[in-house]
Amino acid sequence: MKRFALLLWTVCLCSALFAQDMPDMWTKSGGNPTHPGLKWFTEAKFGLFIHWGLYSKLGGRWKDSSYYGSGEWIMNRAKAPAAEYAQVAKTFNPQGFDADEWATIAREAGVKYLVITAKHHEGFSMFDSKVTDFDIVKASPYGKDPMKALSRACRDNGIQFGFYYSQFLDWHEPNGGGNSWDFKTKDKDYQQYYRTKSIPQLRELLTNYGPLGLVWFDMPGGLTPEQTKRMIDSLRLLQPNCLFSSRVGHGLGDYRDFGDSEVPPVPIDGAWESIYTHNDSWGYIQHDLNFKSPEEIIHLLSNVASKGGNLMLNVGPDGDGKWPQYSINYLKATGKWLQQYGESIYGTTYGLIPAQPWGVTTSKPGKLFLHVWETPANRKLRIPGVDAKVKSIKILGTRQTLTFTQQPGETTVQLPVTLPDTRNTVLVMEYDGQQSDLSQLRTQTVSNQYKAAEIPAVWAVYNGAAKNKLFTWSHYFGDWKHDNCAYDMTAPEDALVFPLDIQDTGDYKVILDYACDQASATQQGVVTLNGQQLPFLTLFAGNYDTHQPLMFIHHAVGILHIDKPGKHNLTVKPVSGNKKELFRLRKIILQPVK
Ligand code: FHN
Repeated sequence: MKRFALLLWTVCLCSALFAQDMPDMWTKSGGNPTHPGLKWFTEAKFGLFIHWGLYSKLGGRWKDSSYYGSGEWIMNRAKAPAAEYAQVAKTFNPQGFDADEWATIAREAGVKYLVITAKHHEGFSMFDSKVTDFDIVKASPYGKDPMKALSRACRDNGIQFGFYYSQFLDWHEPNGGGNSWDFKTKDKDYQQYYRTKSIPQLRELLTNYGPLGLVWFDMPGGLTPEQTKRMIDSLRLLQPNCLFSSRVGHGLGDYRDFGDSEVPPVPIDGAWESIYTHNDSWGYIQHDLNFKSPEEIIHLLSNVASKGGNLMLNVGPDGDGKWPQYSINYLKATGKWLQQYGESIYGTTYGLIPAQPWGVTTSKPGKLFLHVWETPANRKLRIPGVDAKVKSIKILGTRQTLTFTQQPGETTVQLPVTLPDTRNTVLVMEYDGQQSDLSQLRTQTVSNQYKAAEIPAVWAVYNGAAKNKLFTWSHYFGDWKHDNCAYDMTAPEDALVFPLDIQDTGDYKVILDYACDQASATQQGVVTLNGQQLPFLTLFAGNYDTHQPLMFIHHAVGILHIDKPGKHNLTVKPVSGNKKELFRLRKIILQPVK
């Protein structure tokens, strides 16, 4: 009887809340599901990216100017003449490079694959290439091939090794893509570039460095889909087990890479990767000290895993071959966390219940991992939607069993007075039978046991013309940020309805987090819930331009009172229709009033 009630609850909930399907762009799975390399890749979950080239020697300075943002773009941003920029090679002598030290730090960080720039857009080859003289062996005093040593050291440390390769952009070559300050675009012959540099170099990389886990193509251009297919078919013959990233272009990669610094808002099937850098730049910049803390890395990693993907995190060694000390320290701290909680990351797939005010979940057959980022004040951790029979709940990596109660629709765990890791203590819930996949359940939990409930706009039900779209902007050059926002709310019919499960009675402050340009500012909108109304006037936040450091604002619009716990719909909409977008709503925040 109890099980039947549970089943009925789940079926009703799912059919009501899945009534509006998730937009196609998020449910599409990436890549080629039959590729043999996908097994290691989807189990790996955590990779290390390394951007290393002549730009590392420059460290964000060209002549008398400092550059912020993507340091590996310095040649382009300074419009440095190719011949002059090439002179940097004469001083590039990374005596501090130690392949074994790099691979050891990577292993201690807990990464399972490492991808390094063989050639970035500047055109300098960081490996021994017969195709050009502009490589580390012939053009620099270093005179050796660091990739030989690094590929071996990675394998010795059980790390899959891969090369990043900029297949189209090459600012050193007259026929390469991108350099229009030295070479006229109309005179370029991209086919010639692919024939004489890109493809022969890719062949060298796939021939001279043992078995590669993957080739990370970047920034496609200059080839038709047929030409791209011919290129990768011929390269595949050299190493059939090697994966090719989706940035080879035309949808021909083996797995899907999201945009730089982008995590999809909902779980995605198939093999995919989010790519972030440790600070604000990919290549080394001496004055960029904005490193993500171990806690931020751990949250990012568990968040990406909770959506089913891999995180590849970038480090930029300097021109001497040394990593920034903060990167070493914080990656090692992440590795320490993984030693205890790695089972909740490696080999997992997305969590079967959506993000909760306390954190996120990942899963394996028969196991749900609860990543507790914030402890509820009453120490009762509520897990909604568990319909399998719970056998036990433990702190992962310990024998410490926690007491819990299971009722239809929710399981509650009693947490101990202190948790071992305030950043993310993982609990493992083992269960019998089948657990429903409720990962895209729209209803979001609100409770006064936490600092606030932050509910992304993606979870709302969209009415009228309102739709959810990706909003892209940047802080510094190339320092991309991506957020999914509600667009096209121009009339009261274009309302967003957030289904909420509010656990506790009391007052909640409603904060709207949105972008709003001049055209949208000073329009009336209203938040409603159970007949309560919070009217507001939109505030100017910044103009919509991807290259502006546009800021989202937090606009507190008022307080709502909840006198009965349970299901409530919160609506956000324009007051009148005037064809102007109200704003681009990123999330709503409900803050318990204390
Ligand atoms: O232009 C590059 C950039 O320098 C960096 O290499 C990133 C890493 O994903 N990829 C390109 C931009 O998407």
